Amino acid sequence: MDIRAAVAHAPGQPLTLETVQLDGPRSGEVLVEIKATGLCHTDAYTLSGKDPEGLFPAILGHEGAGVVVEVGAGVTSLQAGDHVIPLYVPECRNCEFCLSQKTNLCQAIRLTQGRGMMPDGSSRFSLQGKPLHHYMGTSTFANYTVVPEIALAKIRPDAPFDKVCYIGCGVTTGLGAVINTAKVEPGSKVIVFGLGGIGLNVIQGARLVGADMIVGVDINDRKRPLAEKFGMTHFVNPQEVAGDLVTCLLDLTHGGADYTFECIGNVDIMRQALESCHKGWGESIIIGVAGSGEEIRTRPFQLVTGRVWRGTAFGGAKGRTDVPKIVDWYMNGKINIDDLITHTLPLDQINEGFELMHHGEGIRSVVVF
Ligand code: NAD
Ligand code: AHE
Ligand code: ZN
Repeated sequence: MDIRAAVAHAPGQPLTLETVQLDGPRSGEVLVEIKATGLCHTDAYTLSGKDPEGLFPAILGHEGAGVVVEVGAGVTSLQAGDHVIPLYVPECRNCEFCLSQKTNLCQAIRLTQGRGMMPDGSSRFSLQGKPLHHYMGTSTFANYTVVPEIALAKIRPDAPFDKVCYIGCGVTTGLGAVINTAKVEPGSKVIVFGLGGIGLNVIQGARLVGADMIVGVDINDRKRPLAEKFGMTHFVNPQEVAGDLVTCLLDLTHGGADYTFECIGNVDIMRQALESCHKGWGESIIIGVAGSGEEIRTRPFQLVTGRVWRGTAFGGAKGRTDVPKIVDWYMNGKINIDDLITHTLPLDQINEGFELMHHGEGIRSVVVF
């Protein structure tokens, strides 16, 4: 079938709107009509050419929501008409990783996903007879996509697509980093570096679990009012700190935070986030994604003296199990998504959404089809 998609032809170039050919779902696959998709900084990162796994030409996008149109042979858990959120971290419930109960990083299809292919090693997308790469197993910058059954969370039918698409990455990543990865306790002191689409969800999660002190760090003062609405108790703009940022944060928290979260993708700030942790027990969670060849550094003494460095992908969430529950949290008013979606655009304005992100305007842009 012919579909409309925003195609990434080459790194650093704007996406181009194209009529693309999409093959139907094969065994274990599902055809989904995408109704809405968020723009995450990771899409911009891959488009920039900094992602070592970045492949071109490709259809990017990994924060979508839509409706099942057709299922391939052997698909049992979904049927036409079901509302779904595609998962860039699938949940097969059968691989060594899923069965370990120690990680959400299902590896059932990770190899082909990283090669921009469906699990059988081929692509469903083509443009003028030439294959296009899938992206993160989701490719939501298209009005139709094909996704493996194990990479779809079935959600309630009354949830609005243009809001819950954000649960496909940013919301779950931020909340999950607090709840699943750090396991922040009530009364904790927390520092969040980067108050964008992920950082504000970390703040929302920290307030939800009862953190006492939630410090936000960002170079953009315009992020402050919304961060305060979501639970930030103190704001620090590093550009307005006279001396060393870490010293400032250690003073503010009286010895360091119990938990810090890096939500930027800057390896120098990852170091500052670790070193802002309390001696003996502070834990720093890396969420931000850094460019090819970049590395983190610190004095080993920071770890010897009890600080812990961790990372999290998709907030440690098991998508098919946890995503429907987070949709319920939104529908029941437990979490706020609406205020974070600051811009809604049609697909043909998708590049303007990335411009807004690069200029620090708003929080999340959502494309509606
Ligand atoms: P965003 O662009 O919405 O937010 C980034 C924020 O960082 C902005 O508010 C910006 O002003 C701030 N910032 C930039 N440089 C700064 C600096 N030097 N000091 C302080 N603040 C600074 O991005 P996002 O969508 O929230 O994504 C944040 C990061 O998380 C990206 O690296 C993204 O790729 C990554 N990410 C990771 C996962 C995961 O599963 N680990 C999931 C989603 C996103
Ligand atoms: N491909 C990059 C890493 C990109 C990355 O870290 N992706 C995160 C999700 S970011 C969502 O906005 C992730 O889930 N990683 C786990 C995985 O298996 O990809 C690189 O550096 O190679
Ligand atoms: Zn993302």
